[in-house]
Amino acid sequence: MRIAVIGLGYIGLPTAIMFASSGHDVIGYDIRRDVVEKVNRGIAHIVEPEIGERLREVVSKGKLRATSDYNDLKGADAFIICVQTPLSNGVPDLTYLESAIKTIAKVIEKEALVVIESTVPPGTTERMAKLLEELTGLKEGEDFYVAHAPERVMPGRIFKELVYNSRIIGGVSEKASILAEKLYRSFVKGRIFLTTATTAEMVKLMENTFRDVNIALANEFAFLAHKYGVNVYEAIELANTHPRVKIHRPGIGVGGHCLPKDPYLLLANVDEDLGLIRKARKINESMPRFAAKLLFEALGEANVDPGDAVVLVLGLAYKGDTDDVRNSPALEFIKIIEKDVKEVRTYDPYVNGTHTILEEAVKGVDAIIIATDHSMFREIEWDKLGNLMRNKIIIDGRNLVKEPPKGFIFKGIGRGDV
Ligand code: SAJ
Repeated sequence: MRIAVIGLGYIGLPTAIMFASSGHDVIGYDIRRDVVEKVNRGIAHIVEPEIGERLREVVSKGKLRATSDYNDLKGADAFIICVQTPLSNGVPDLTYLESAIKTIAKVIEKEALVVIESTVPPGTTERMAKLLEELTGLKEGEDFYVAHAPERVMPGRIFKELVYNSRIIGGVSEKASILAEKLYRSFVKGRIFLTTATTAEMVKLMENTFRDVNIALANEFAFLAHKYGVNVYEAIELANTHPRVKIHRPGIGVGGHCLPKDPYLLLANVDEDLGLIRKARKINESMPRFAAKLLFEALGEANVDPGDAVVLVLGLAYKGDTDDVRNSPALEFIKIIEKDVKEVRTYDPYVNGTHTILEEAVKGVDAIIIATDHSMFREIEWDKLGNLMRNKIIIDGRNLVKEPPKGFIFKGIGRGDV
């Protein structure tokens, strides 16, 4: 089949590669010319295991080509939409999706399938099918077919998860579901469940909302652990020995492009304040402030005037072992403290623009805040690093330091035991 993938980002590019390596002729469309040019040279513009060699292979075999010209999309049997659906001022911004639909309307031919992979508020896929009908004069379910097949992959494991995760596919018409299932079977080895478009939209948002609310609960347990003098991580580990309990991990915050946004997409078309989901968001959004509070308490204990304090943030990425800083709690933490301290330094081996040598970054600092759980931070020898610091304060926002090193003022989110 001839497949057009609209949007060559974190999801679109790997998806285009998977369709191309399973034998389809894939044309990738992106409005960013730099991305198009790189892809056509076989160079990935995102960091993801295996992506380089996989991309080179499909480009060199002529199975994947990128373009910024919508005319190149003519004749596609299927369009896969993988554009971003961000929040702007707390409201879902669907302009990228709408403009993808308008582009498709210019070139779509009869019998084509349109699949929306982007995460969207419930009801959006049906609305987009109507928009396509209005723009083309054609009819969904007769002339063309529209389905929602939400992406569910975890950055860092994308090529495994694209193949082995199960998929939810919701067609606007039944035939749309069946056609989309057939298409995704090209590379999906996991189970495929068929449902309606709006159910599929809700399922995707419920998954990430479940995770967000669970983390908020863990964060509330962390506050309580400070009151009761308990190590919340030990308590959670013990609670999770119960066969029906699975509490997530507390921490300095919830970042990335999904969890901070998806609960708001789920609530987008609802006027009542249902309480729980919004409250969970507020708890998670407050965690960088809680980390800042621990920092200022520690500076007080060390008799350091915050206005003189030099602080090092260890890790900028939103989660461990990635370079992705979208909605990173580390950035929010820096915004909160920077006006009150003398200097904020950053060190993240995956993120450009931060210090490149840890020992240099640490020289003369009063406090280190651990904001990202990069595996390599577990190997840090705190005694050695402590010798380079002016004051020895550690604020652990990711439970990386199990045993507080001797001679340090140590505070950690959820570490009521120290
Ligand atoms: N986090 C915690 N405590 C935890 C787990 C995570 O504080 O127990 C924090 C992380 O540090 C990070 C944030 O939450 O800052 C999000 O991390 P994540 O690993 O939960 O999620 P993402 O955004 O990388 O990927 C999620 C995944 N969804 C689920 O696991 C339900 C992924 O499968 C989705 O494809 C992705 O969202 C998406 O695109 O929607």
